[in-house]
Amino acid sequence: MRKMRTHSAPWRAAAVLASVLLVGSVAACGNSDTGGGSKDDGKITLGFSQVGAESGWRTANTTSIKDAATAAGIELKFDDAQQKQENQIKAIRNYIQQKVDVIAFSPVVESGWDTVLKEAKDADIPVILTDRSVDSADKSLYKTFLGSDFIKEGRLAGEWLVEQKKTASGPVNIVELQGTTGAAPANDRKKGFAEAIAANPNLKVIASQTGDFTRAGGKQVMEQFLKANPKIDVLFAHNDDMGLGALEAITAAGKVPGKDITIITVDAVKDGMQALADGKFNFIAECSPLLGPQLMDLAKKVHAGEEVPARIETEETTFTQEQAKEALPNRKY
Ligand code: GZL
Repeated sequence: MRKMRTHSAPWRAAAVLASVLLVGSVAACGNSDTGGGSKDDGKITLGFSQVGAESGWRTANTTSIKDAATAAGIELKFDDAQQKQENQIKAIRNYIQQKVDVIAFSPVVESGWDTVLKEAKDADIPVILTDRSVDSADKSLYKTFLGSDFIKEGRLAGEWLVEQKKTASGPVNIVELQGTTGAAPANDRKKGFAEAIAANPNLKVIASQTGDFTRAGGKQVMEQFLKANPKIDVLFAHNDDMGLGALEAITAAGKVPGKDITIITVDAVKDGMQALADGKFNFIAECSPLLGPQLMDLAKKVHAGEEVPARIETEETTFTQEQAKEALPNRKY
């Protein structure tokens, strides 16, 4: 008869302890498998994919999101995509695998999101778009959009210029620094501005090129504009940072920004507002980056299965030089 392997008492106790530990670790492993979904403490896990850190606006937006997550008691998983769509898609897939409760992101460009958004939908993870939107025809792929009306921002910039140049007798040559190619704010600010300046046929955009929303990009492209165009009367930059980069090129070319060349930008971050107060910029259409608190409120609502509006637009204004001087001391970003 085969000798049964038996364990003496100390061995048996060790075996019992090992099995208890094993069961415990499997349970713990199960939790880690869920990666970060609602834990027993009921904390919501939000996976956020950020565009990058390309501008003062983006930095302020990231700070707003991180601070608001802490204040809301939401566990934030944050990824900086360095302005690459493939990095955002990778991050969203990671969040799906980790089974987070909610996914939010600012899509660097409008197109190319349907596949990954469908994966999130199939995984039953609600998605919130913040800041920038997508051109997906299937609106069921995300719960809501929280951000600005970029067409309006472009239109307000154009309307101010039309008013400023209404007595111009000859052509007013405009150069345009566009945001990131394919990005909603770039497409829409360009559209809104063009629609507004059509009111005065003297106003002509003689050159328009992307500076990728960065200071370096703004400086580099403005240098090219100045070399190629002897008469530039106006610069419309899709964000402050490109306008601030362009200031360097304009000054280096021996021209006085704000006087020889009228400069209009969007965002109203602190450095842009300082340039406006100093007379180097002439007008700014605000675009608020402070989306964090509203985002966290929306994350809780969609996680709870509550209905939320399809689109939530942020309150924004515009600034002249005098208004910038008044607003600067209390500027949050
Ligand atoms: C606008 C945002 C834009 C800002 C830029 O909501 O997406 O991206 O205008 C930023 O400053 O880089």
